[in-house]
Amino acid sequence: MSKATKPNEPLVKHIYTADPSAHVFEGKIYIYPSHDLDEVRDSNDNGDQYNMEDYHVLSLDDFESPCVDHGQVLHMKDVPWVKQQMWAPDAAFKNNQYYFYFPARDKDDIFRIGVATSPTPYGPFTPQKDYIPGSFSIDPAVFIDDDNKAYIYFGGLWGGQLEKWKTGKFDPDGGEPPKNEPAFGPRVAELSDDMLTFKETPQEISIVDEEGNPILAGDEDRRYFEGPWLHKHNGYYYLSYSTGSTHYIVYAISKSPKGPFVYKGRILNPVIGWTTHHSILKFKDKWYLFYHDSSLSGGADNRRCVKYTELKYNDDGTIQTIDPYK
Ligand code: FUB
Repeated sequence: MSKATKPNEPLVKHIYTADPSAHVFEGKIYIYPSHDLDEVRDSNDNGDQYNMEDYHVLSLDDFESPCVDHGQVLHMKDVPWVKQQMWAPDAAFKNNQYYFYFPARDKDDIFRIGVATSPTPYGPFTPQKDYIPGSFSIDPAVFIDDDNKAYIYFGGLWGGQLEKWKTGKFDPDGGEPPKNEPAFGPRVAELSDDMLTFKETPQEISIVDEEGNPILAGDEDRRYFEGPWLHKHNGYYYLSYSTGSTHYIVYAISKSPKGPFVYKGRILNPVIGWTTHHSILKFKDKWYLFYHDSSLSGGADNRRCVKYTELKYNDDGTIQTIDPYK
């Protein structure tokens, strides 16, 4: 248990945490983060420094209460198909049960997405024996729409291998598009009613500028890199994501959960550490951004801490840019 629930401070300090996916379940805020190991590793573009093995679940009764660590809820030794690197997860509630989605490298070192279930939001979670058929890459985020349809968004470049799936099959030599061609988009698929499989082949999301032109691969301030999140506000779907190499959290909006999404602006300026990863949550009529940085470890890329801060909309539906250190 930690007393730190103030904005822009680590939610917990006794373990390193990252990639917070926050949801309101049963009237409380549940946070599903990655669990960074307390180890020193050199950083590289393949993400070998993110060597995580298990997951914890955190919760807050509200923002005046201490953050509770519910302990280990899933370990890779209990997932038959996983070899290593349990990266950014998410969770969803449907069919009277909780679903926990997580990416990891399979025995061939290819990132896949698995799912585990629990009757409670705080686990422990029981994994399916194999990964979701047809799944690939990283950073699953599940959004359940007002009509009860569930969608999974996923994908991340470089260590997350998204560029190796251009043809729909894994190509170990696959690379990013030339700088003057459209950037790769995240993928989306509707989930089956049982939430355990894709109902359809994942499709690539198109992100365009205000004139309808695709955001280009060389436009690193705006192009998709990893960490998708989907929320709905005033009838619009907001797709937010990390730009990776330029370290912004940005967003684009659409009238459809599958896009195309029109780029709108920045949500979060760069944080301490290479990665930036977030989720957006409404709790008691206010909106919040959950994010991470590497401040708790003094800047180590692979030892991060999750935080939150309030997120504010302008009257026209645009989001005010947050500077995490002002
Ligand atoms: O935590 C490992 C990876 O770093 C995540 O999957 C990415 O989104 C980045 O935060």
